[in-house]
Amino acid sequence: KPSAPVAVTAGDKNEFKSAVIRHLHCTLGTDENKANNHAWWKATCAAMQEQVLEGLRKTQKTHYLNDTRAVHYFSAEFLMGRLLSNNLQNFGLYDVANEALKELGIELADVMEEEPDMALGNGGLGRLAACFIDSLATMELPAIGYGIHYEHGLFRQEIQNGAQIERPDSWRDFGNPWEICRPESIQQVSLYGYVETKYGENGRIQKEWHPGSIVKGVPWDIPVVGYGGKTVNVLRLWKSQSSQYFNWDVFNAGGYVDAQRENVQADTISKVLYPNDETEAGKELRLIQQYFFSSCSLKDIIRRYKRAHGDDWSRFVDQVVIQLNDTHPAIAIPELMRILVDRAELDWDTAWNICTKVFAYTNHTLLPEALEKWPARMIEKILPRHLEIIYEINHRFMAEVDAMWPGDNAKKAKLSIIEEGNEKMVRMGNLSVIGSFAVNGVAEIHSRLVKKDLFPEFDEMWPGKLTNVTNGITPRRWLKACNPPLSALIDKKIGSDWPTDLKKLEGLAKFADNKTFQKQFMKVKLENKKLLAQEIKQSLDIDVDVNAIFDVQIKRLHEYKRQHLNLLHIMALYRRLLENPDYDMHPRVFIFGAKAAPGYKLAKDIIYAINKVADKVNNDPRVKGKIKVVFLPNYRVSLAEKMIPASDLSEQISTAGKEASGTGNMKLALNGALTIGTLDGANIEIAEEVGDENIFIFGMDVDEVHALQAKGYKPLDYYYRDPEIKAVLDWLETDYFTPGKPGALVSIKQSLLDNGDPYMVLADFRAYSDAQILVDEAYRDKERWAKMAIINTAKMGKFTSDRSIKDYVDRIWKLDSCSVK
Ligand code: 26V
Repeated sequence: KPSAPVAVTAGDKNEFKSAVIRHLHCTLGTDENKANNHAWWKATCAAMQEQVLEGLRKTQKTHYLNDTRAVHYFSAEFLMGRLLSNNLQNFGLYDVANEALKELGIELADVMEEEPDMALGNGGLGRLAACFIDSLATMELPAIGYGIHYEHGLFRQEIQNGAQIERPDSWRDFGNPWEICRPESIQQVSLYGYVETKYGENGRIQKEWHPGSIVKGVPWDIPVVGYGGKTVNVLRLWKSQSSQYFNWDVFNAGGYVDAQRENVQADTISKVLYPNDETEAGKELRLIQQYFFSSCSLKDIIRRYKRAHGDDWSRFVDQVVIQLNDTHPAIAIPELMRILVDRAELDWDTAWNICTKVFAYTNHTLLPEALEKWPARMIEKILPRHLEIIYEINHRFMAEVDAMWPGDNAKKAKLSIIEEGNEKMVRMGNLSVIGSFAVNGVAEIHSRLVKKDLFPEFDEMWPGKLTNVTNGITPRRWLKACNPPLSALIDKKIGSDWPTDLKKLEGLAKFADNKTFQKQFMKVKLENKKLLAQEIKQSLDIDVDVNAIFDVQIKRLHEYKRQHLNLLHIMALYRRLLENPDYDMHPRVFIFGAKAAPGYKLAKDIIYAINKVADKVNNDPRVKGKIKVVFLPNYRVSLAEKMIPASDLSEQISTAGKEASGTGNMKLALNGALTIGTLDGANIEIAEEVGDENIFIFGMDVDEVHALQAKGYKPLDYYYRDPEIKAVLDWLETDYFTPGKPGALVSIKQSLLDNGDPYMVLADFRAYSDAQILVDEAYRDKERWAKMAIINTAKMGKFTSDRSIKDYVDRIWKLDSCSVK
C-alpha cells in the first residue's frame, strides 16, 4: 500500500529548496531576484522531475528484469490537465514544496497557476484515459499509455458578446518541463503508395507495400507518477516529423505520381487535436493521425518484445495486451496483421490468433453520428495494404456468420465490416469487435444497450465477449488535490488511507447525522464557494451570493446532454419571479462550463443563449439577486478542479440512454454535491450507492424514452398543453434577451418544435422543474442537505478508477502488479 505523505522534515525542505534554486540558476539561467512566477514554476517542476526520473529509471529496470506482462493503453486523447500539484501530492512532497517555496518568499499556489493544462483531449474519453494511467501507476501495474503529441490541444474558448470564439491552444509554447524526447526510439510510418503481389519460391503469395511517403514518429515521454511515488510509468506521445525518405521508385512509376501528390506534410500529422465534430472536415488527416500513432506504438511494443524474445512470437500474447480506447486506434488491428503476415511471414491463422488475443476494445458511445466509419476509398489511398487485409478479415468472418446463420444475407449485411451503399464504408466498430477478445461498455446501462441494441448478433455469436466495466475517477486528483480542506477533514475523521482505498469513505456515513460534523462539512463547502465566487468576480465581474445554491452543469455542449433543458428551466424561474415578485425560492447561482465543437451550430447557439439570458437576469433588479447565471469560459481540467469542490448541485440531465457513463457526475458527488439527474449512464449506479433519498432522479427512463419514440413523440403537444413551456419558448423568439436582434435565439425553439426535439427536452421539462422544487426544499433544510451531501461523499467508493482498473485487470487484462523497490 502506498504510504500517506510524511511530515515535512527540515532536511527534505532544505534539499527541495536548493534543488529549486539550482534549477533557477542552471536550467533557467535566472536568479531569485529576477525570476517571475513562470520561472519559479519551471524550477519547481525541474526539482520535482529529478525525483520523478529516478522513480522512472527504477520502474523501467524492475519491469525489464521481471519481463512483466503489460497493458498498452492506446488512446488518441489523454486529458492530463496540470501535473505539478499531482506529482507533488503523489510523491508526498506537497507540504515540503509549499514550505520550501514559502521560505523563498514564493506562494506554491501562485506558481501552480502558471502551468498550462495539457488539454490533449475533448472531454470524458480523454480524461478517463488520464485517470486510468494514474490508477495503473498507483496500483503498481506495468502499463504504458500511447497517444499523440499534439502541438495544439483542444481549442481555447473565448466568449465575445456572448458567443464562443475558438483560439489555438499552445500548451508547449514556453516548453514543457515534464516531457522527455527519446530520439533513440524513433519509428517510421509508411503512407500511400501501392501493393505489389509477388510469388515466393515456395509458391506462397507475398504482398509488398511500396509506400509513397514515410514519416518519422518521435516519442515524447511524460512520466506518470503513482500515488506513493513508487511506480512511475510513462505516457508515450508520438510527434510526427518529416523523414528524408522519399520513394523514387514510386515516383518514377509514373502512373502513381499524381496519387502521391496528396502526400501529407509530415509535421502536420500531430499538429492539432480534432474537436468531436458534426462536420466531416479534416477527415483524411484524422485517419492518418490514427494510423500514425497506432503504427508507431505497435512497432515500439514489438521492438521491446523482440529485445527479450527475439523472433519467437509464441510468447507475444503472454506479454502484451492492448486496450483500444474507442475505435480511434482500431486500425492497429490490420496493422498488426500486416506486420505478422507480410513482415514476420507468419501464416494468416497464426497471426489472427495472436491478434485476437492481444486486443480489447472499449466502446464509449451509442450515438450513431459518433460511430466511426471511413470511406473504403480513403483507406485504399492512404493504406492500400490495410484495406486488403480488412477485406480478408471480413471475408473469413462472413464465412463464420454464414455457419451461424446459413444463407441469412441480412445478418451478413449488418455484421460486415463493410457497409455497402453509394460509397463503401469501413465500420471501425465492427472491425474492433471482430478483432478483439473482449469488448466493454462503460456503465451497466450502457453495456446492456451495447449488447441489446448496438451489437446484439455479436453478443449471440460470442457470449461473454461483450461485458461491462463501469468508469471511475482518480480520487487523488478529484478529491485530495483539488479539495484540500475536505481532504483534511476526512483525514481527521477516518484516517488518511482513503485515497487508495476509497471504500473507506463509508466510514463518514456514521457521522452524517452528527451536527458538529455537518457544520464542519458545510463550512468547507462554503469556503470553497467563496473561492469560486472570487474566481467568478475576477473573470466575469459578476457578484454571486455564496449562500445561494451553486447549481453546476459542466461538460461538453451537446443536445443530448440537454444544457437547453437547464436553460429553459432558468427562464421559467425568471418568468415566475417577474409574474410573482414573492415567488418563493432559495437563491441560486446557475453555473455552466462547456465547449461546443466549432462546427456544431446549435451547440454554439445554446452557449450564446445562456450568455444572453445571463446578461438579462443578472442585471434585472426585479430578480433581487435570487437568480444569477454564470457561464465560465474555457472549461478545462484546471477549471473543473476549482468548480467541483464549490458545487452544491450537479446537473446530469441527459436523455436516458444517451450518456454512456459520465464521469463528472462521480467527481461532483465525491465532493459532496447532490445530483439532479436522469436514469442514465453512471447516474443509475450512483443512485444505487447513495440511495434514492439522497439524489434527485427525474424524467423518463430508457424504456419510457423508447416507448414514446415508438408511439411517436410530438413536442407540439407539450408546447400547447403546458403554458409555461409555451411562454418560455415564445420568449426566445422575441428580442427580450437580445435587444434589437429579434430571433437571435430562435434556433433553439425551432430545434424543439420544428425539428422534432430529438432529445425530448420538452417531454422531460415538467418532471425536471418539479425535481428542482424538491431540490429547493431540501436545501432550505440545512441539516437535511448536509446529511445528504455527506452521504454522497461517503458512498462514492465504487467510483474510484482503481476499482475500474481492478475490473479490467481481473476480467480482461489478467495482469500482475510488480512492486518497485
Ligand atoms: C463524439 C461525437 C463526434 C461526432 C459528433 C457528436 C459526437 C458526440 C460524442 C462523441 C464522443 C464519443 C466518445 C466519448 O467521448 N464518449 C464519452 O466517454 C466517456 C468516458 O467513457 C463517458 O463518460 C461519456 O458518457 C461518453 O460520452
